[in-house]
Formats: sequence, structure tokens, C-alpha cells
Amino acid sequence: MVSLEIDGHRVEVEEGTTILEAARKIGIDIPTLCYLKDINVEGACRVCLVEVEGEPGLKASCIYEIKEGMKVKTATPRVIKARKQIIELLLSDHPFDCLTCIANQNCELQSLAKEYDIRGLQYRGERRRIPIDDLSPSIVREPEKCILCRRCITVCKKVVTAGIYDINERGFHSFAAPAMNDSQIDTPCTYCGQCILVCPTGALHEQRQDTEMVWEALADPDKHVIIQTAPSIRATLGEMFGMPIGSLVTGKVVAALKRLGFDKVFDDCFGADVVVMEEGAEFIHRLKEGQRLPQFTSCCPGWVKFAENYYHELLPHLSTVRSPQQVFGALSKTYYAEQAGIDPEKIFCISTMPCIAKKFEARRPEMVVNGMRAVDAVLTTRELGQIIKQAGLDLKNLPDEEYDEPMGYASGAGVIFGAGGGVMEATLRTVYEKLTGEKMKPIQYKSIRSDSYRELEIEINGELLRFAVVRGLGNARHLLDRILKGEVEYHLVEIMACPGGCVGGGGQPIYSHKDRWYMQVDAGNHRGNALFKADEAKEIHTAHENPWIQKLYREYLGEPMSERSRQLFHTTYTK
Ligand code: HC0
Ligand code: SF4
Repeated sequence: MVSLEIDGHRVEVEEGTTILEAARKIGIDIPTLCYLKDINVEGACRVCLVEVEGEPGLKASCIYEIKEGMKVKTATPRVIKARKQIIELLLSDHPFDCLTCIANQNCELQSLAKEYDIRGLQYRGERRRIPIDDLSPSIVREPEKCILCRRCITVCKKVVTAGIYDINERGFHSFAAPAMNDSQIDTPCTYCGQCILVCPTGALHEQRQDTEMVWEALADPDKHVIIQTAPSIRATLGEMFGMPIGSLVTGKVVAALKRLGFDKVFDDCFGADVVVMEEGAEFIHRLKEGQRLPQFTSCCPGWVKFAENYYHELLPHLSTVRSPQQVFGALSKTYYAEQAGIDPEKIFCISTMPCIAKKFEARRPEMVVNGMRAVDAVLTTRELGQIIKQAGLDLKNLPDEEYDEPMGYASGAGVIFGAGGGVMEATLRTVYEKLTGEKMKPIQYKSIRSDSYRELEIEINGELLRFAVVRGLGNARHLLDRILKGEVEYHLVEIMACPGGCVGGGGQPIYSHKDRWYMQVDAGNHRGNALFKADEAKEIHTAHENPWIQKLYREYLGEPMSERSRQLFHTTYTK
């Protein structure tokens, strides 16, 4: 351990700790616009300057390692003046459209300008003029708002391993963007949205065209407007209304959506239960045939696009089952339309997802059903929160209400899809029982719960089967390379693009770096645990025991992987 003094307080920290981290241990918050714990330590923004006794100049505390006996001052007139100057310089060529910026009141630069009492701009002069890139279905870039913090570059390179961004141009004209400032649609971007979550300003955000479509659909008397809520929404929407991370607000979400005027409020977890039935049957089939193993889950559109971009040779291994979002959409325009006696052309199916890649997924040509888009509009958690606020509804104070029938009841298996290891666990609960005739022990499947990487071996009918769960595309790349080299062998692998799974998705509420540090948002643990609690509270924990799923198969689909199931739920992938 190393002992040092910060602002007159003694602190003991491990060797290798930076001044910024040591200060936070004793409640001193040094500001930063570029640092990200365990990911980004480039000292790019210089806002974290401090004085170190005996050292010349001011030091960037996020990259400066502590030394025994060091004396640090974090808030002297010199430090404050230097920080103010840096913030002013960052503001000097910023667009200044704060009132209409998507990050208004949730912008780290804006917050710092307020905290440091910046009242006038002495350096305002020439400004960079760079066009907005809004061509992709998922992500919008506003490069004039880029403050060169490099967080997006680092997250995309180190966590996602897609390496989409770098610094374009030089000096005053530089900004972060894909090479040659190409549009995002011309790059292998996976639309995971992890870069959006770390952008300190409004330079990166989701495509917002769906919000307007939803308001218009709700006002159209000729449309029958239905909505499906992703598993994670119930564990995160409360955060948009000041509730603590991990608050479970399932019934309140339903109540809000009913008040907004949706004709039916359904659960995407019902779609997840169908996916378990289909993907489980597909896995059992492949296992018996000994073909295309390991089977990879395919419900995460960021992972699917990653595989399409970088791992063509593994595409035949992806489950052919569409995601719960799309399975639900397909059912809404066929099964539900038939049951409710409604012309499918009049049904407008909306989903609300913690993910920006779901917007891309819903627009994929492969997702068309009987000539119609299965899902017409996709709202992120953030967009849904805003719509509910625009309607003057305070989620916290709404009563709990129930989903509608026939696609509103999901088993606990469907609900845990949004948590780390949840898709695998949900599938195993059904597959194990189908193969052995016995229930799987909770202790067995609980060990696969994870926010990064886990393995599980289970003996089923005398055969040792190996399973793996991976969250985060960088972790996935590492595992896929090992699989391709023959270093590891599995039968079934779950891959989700976002660290922590969908609960850590790119469409979830955005927190400043400071909040992320103290609230441990990144781990997604509180949110994931909320979903596992929701599972515990359910009376049915397996998809195949859900009576509404049984009715669907009995009356409409026949068997999993039947001709109708294949036509509605199964898909192909593009190299
Ligand atoms: Fe997920 Fe999903 S669980 S991808 O993480 O599979 O977005 O929450 O909705 O479709 O169900 C996201 C979350 C979903 C889908 C489901 C899956
Ligand atoms: Fe990289 Fe994901 Fe951002 Fe695309 S959305 S640039 S893959 S972090």
C-alpha cells in the first residue's frame, strides 16, 4: 500500500492507483470529461488538473500515479483557474444549442460549465462546421459537439473491438468519427450504442424518428396500436423518473402505456418464451444430428451484426430463430390479428427496448412478414421515458396494472432474457426438462449468471454438455477466436453485445461518468438482479409451462419448428 496526502487528508491506496482514484476514495471529486474507469486513461481533456507538491506545472490526475509521501492539492486558486480556462476553451467552438440539444440537462460539459461558474466566453471565435450524420437507422452523430475526449474511440476499440472511430482532421478542425468521416451506415458498426452511453455531450445519440411515428399512430383512429415491452424496461424505466437503479416497475409501465392510449399493452417476454421453445427445439435437433455445434443464440442484433461483419464462417452456427422482438412482431400481425379479428394492415406494432440496434433489426428486410414490417417502430428506454413525461404522467405514482391477453403473460424464463446469462438459463430450463424429463436444479443454472463470461458443464443423459455465456463484444471476440482455434468446445453459447446484457444496453438511461462511478451502473447488477427477482415472483419459470404459450402452439403453430413457425420466426443471415 502507498500512503499520501490529498488536501491535508491521509489516504492509503494500492500501488498503481492514480491521484484521481485515490481522491475519490476519500470523497474528493476531481472533475473529468474523458476518464472511464478501467477503460480510458488517456488524459485527453486535461480538466482533472491538480497540484503535486515539489513538481513543476499542474498534473492530469487521471493518469498520474501516486507515490509514497506525495502531497496533492486538488482545489487551489491556480487549479480552479486552469480548469475554468480549459472548460472555456472547450466551449469556445461548441455549437451552443444547449436548449435544443438531446443532452440538455444531462451533459457533462454543461454541468461543469455550471459548476465552474462560467459566465462569459472570452475565447469565442471561429467554429468547426461538420455535417450531422443521421443516415443510419440507429445512431446519429453530431461531430460539432465532439470535445475530443476519445471515450467513444476507446470504448469501441477496447470494449466492443469494432474500432469504428478515430480522430479525423488535425488541430482545431479535429473530431472523432469513422475514418474519412464516412457515414455510420458505411462502416461495420454493430449499433450496440455503447459509445452513446459514454459520450459526455450530445455528439452521439440514437435515431429519434420513431418517437414522432408513435405519437402519430396513437392519434390515428384507423390504426390498432399495440406495444411490447422488452424484459429490461421493467428494471430500468423507473430510473428516468428518479427511482433507484434496480427498481422493478413492471405494473407501472403497463399503467403508463395504457394511459398513453395503446390499444393493447403486451409483454415482449411472451416472445422470449416462444424463442425458448423454438431455439430449444433447434438445439435439441442439432445435438441429435451432431451438426452446426456450438449453436449460438441470435436474439441480440448487435451480436448478429458483429458476426455478419467479422465471423462469416460462424453464421451457420447462429440459431435461425429471430429475436423475441421480431417473433412478437410476427405474431402480432398473424396470430393476434386473427384472434382479435383485426386487419393486420391496421395493426401498428411498437416495441420499447433498451437497445438502439433493435431499431436497425426492425428495419432489416429479412424481418418482413406477409409483406409487412413485423415491428413498425422501436422506442428506447430513454425515448419511452420522455413520451411518458410529455403526457404528464409521473411513473412513480401510477398504480400497478396488468398486461393484456393473449400475449401479455410470460414465464419467469422470458423475463430473465434481459439479465446476464438469462437467455441461456431460460433455454436450459426447458431443454434440460425436454431431454431428461426432470426439472433442472436452480443451483445448476444460477451458476451461469454473469455480466461478462461464464462456463457451465452439465451431464445430460450420460453426455457431458458444455455451455458458455458471454456479454460484451470484446469478450465475445476473444471466445470466438478460441473456439475457431479449437482451444475450447461448447454445445451452446449465449452472446449479448452489451456489458451486463440488455440491462446495460445502448438505449438505457445515460449517467455522467461521476454517477457511473458511484452507482456502479456499468455492472448492470442491480438491474439484472431486479429481473431475477421478477422471475422468482412468477408462478411459472419455464416457457413450455406457460399456458398461453401452450395455447399458441396448440391452436396456431403446432410444434416448435413447424412449417408455420419456420415461416414466421426463422431467418437467414447476410455476409
Ligand atoms: Fe433484450 Fe431481447 S432480452 S435482446 O436483451 O433475446 O433489447 O431487455 O428485448 O428481442 O426478450 C434487448 C432486453 C430484448 C429481444 C427479449 C432477447
Ligand atoms: Fe462502436 Fe457500438 Fe458505437 Fe458502433 S455503436 S461505433 S460498434 S460502440
